[in-house]
Amino acid sequence: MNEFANKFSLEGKIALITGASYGIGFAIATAYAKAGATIVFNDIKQELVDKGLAAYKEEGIEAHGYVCDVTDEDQVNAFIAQVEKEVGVIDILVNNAGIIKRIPMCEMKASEFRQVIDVDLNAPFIVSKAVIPSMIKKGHGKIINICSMMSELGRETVSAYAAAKGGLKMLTRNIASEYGEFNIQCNGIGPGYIATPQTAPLREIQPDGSRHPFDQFIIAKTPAARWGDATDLQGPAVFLASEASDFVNGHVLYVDGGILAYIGKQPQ
Ligand code: NAP
Ligand code: GCO
Repeated sequence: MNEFANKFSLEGKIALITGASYGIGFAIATAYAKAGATIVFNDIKQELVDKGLAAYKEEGIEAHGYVCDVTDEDQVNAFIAQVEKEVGVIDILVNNAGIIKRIPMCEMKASEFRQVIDVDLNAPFIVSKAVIPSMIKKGHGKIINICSMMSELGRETVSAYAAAKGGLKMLTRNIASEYGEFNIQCNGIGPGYIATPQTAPLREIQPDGSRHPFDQFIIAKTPAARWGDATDLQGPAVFLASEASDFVNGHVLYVDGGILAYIGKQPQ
């Protein structure tokens, strides 16, 4: 590979992608492996970790999978210590694990709100805190937080998720501010609407065979006139994990087909 292309290589790097048995995390992890990284991932249940390991193997990737609930600080600290012992110090962290609850705010229980905040905002804080000390010792690190359209926009029924993802944008900026001097870059990726299990309910074919109203809405709101695929995120994710982005810090890179730039197509 020529010297310039090497800037995008992840050869020799260890990447932890949280919640990456499938979905966006899995797509990012496979791209990192293709760029040369060693892949570490976690999920809440052993059966999902096993499924993930098999899926990576099918891609020719010998991943390292661990059971860990990212909202549990003791579990996370033990997980990171085990990875550092068994695999090595983490060079790249992708805080990908996330949930959403689509409930009208006034019908949402406080416990449900807290659960979303716990996974989508508290967990990236916990996991980042666990990996930063070793990144400082190593002299470099990359942290990539998976934000969202809802880091910038609201919509009905996603109050907890928007609050969490808005907070995650600011946590991204703060980690960048606090640890930039240690050659740690922290950036976000803001995916648009991506076809994964998380958005499957928004794309369900209706009883009359028509597309879900929300599906039609997103197509009209997206200049690219399509849902994103998780593979659309791979190039931006590799860029933000590589030395090609060493002077990019505190930025959220929206990979949304143009949604945030577009007022939306006029209904025909
Ligand atoms: P997904 O298909 O629902 O996958 C989420 C992953 O996170 C699953 O592997 C899940 O594991 C894991 N997870 C959830 N809670 C966890 C916890 N406490 N500890 C460890 N792992 C946990 O979601 P996705 O669509 O791939 O989304 C991945 C990330 O992108 C999320 O942060 C999401 O908010 C964000 N995002 C998605 C879209 C989109 O359109 N899909 C757009 C913008 C941002 P289990 O299966 O065990 O629950
Ligand atoms: C929703 C969707 C979105 C996407 C994504 C958009 O219900 O509006 O789930 O939140 O998951 O976050 O960027």
